[in-house]
Amino acid sequence: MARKRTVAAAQLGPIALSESRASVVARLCALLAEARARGATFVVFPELALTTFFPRYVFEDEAELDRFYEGSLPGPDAAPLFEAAREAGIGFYLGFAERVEEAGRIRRFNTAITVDAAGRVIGRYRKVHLPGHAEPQPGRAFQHLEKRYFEPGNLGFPVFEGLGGKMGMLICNDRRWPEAYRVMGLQDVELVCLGYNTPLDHADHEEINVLSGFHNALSMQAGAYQNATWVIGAAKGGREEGSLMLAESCIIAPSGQIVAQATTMEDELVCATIDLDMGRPYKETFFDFARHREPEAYRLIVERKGPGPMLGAKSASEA
Ligand code: CDT
Repeated sequence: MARKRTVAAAQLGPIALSESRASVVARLCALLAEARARGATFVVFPELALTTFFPRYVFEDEAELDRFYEGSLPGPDAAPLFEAAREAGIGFYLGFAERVEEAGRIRRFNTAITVDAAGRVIGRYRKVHLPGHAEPQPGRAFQHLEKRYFEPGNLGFPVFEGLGGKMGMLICNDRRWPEAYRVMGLQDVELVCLGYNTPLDHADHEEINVLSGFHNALSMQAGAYQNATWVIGAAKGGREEGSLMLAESCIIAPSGQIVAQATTMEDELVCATIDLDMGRPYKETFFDFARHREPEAYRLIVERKGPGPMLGAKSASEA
């Protein structure tokens, strides 16, 4: 029997540096209300969905930086979203900057949580692949200082039960890394949720900027198909404080096909009815991992971080 669910990517347009949390949360609630009207039971909001994309700025003063982070959610600002979702019986994925005391020190992560329809946090993920730099780069109009403001996630890629299926999460840059999807594929994931902020400002690499939309779809479609899972990608897009960011939020089937996509760079709800069983035929044929994978041949993936000697390099006596 099909396991059909109506789900949504809740794309956000720009969030101004001066915009209050209350105003942002009101926008999230409006998207949630639309999701309810369209029959959705699960909504994916973007990465760092409560503030502007602050890693574009250099902050020397820690107190100034701290205002972009949340402690435990729901705090007072986000409470109306949690309440509205619980009242509507809608679950959601939400990205935010997390500041916690752990292991006896303050730690900062780029985090996403999944909340079920009853308002319980059922999954937590901390972004593993942090892009950009730890130090400001001279001459850049916009910095990308995720390595300065966050540490790499320490929770791995957990898959958990939700929506009557198996769910996992990624955050933005993670979507470009096949290992991230595969670790979840090996837990039989059926739905991967991810939010993103993708600035189109590689100043010296216009060729990368112009292909941003292609690479966004390419990486999510490949991750979906090669692991026979649904993927929902929700952007914060548009021109935010001068920095142009990709929109193109979409919902991708286990076949790799895009079934719904945003057409604006503003707040927009992208909805689709998905069948969580759709990945099954792929998991029983091409991607029957237990039958076809050869982990011994993949050793370098966990042994090496970057490129090293060629396995086919001939010794001097063979050459
Ligand atoms: N937020 C985030 O991870 N953005 C990256 C672009 C980084 S460019 C230095 C992305 O993969 O979209």
